[in-house]
Amino acid sequence: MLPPIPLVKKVCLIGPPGIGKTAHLERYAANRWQQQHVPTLAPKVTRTEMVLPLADRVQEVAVQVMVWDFPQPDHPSRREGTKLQGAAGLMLLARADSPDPVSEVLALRDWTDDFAPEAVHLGVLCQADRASHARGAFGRLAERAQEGGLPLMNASARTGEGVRASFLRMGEMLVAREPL
Ligand SMILES: Nc1nc2c(ncn2[C@@H]2O[C@H](COP(=O)(O)OP(=O)(O)OP(=O)(O)O)[C@@H](O)[C@H]2O)c(=O)[nH]1
Ligand SMILES: [Mg+2]
Repeated sequence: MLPPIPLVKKVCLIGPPGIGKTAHLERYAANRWQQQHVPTLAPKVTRTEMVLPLADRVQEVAVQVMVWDFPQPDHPSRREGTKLQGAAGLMLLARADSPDPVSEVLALRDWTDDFAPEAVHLGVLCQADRASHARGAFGRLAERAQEGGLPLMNASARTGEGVRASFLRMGEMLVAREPL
């Protein structure tokens, strides 16, 4: 069998303070959960790897994702925007229990377009364990996001639900746009 094709990509976690960016990444990269909020004070890059199949091919792709987790204010500005340079993927976080999380992730997408126009986007409704909505309700939110051109997933760093799936989905989107 041929060795996997190596790919290195920058992915940024985007969302307001305390939304759960670090928790989402820690659950994925280290399977760790911490209840206490320790604000991220400086940018941190975590290297993660995933091996994905290639459609119609026997060869796989080894995607090395450099995940950027950095402090962000409630209203993102140009200062944070410059950190998105070179990003191939953006994970946009809103709380699953917020009144209108779809508008929040779409607004984040619009803001990031100025700084990383080439990036693929994935909306993540985080802290899903706090949201009381049933699966049907999530389906309607996902439909609305999809109408805005944004794939959406549910995730909880506390329980781990959907976290790995969100990174895999991002990896698949990154591979899909490579001319391999
Ligand atoms: N119940 C629940 N709480 C969560 C979840 N994810 C994060 N939290 C809590 O939310 C708080 C903030 O999480 P962080 O991951 O530190 O948030 P952040 O976006 O990195 O915050 P800053 O670095 O300050 O911007 C912590 O107290 C976490 O325990 C989740 O999936 N479920
Ligand atoms: Mg943080």
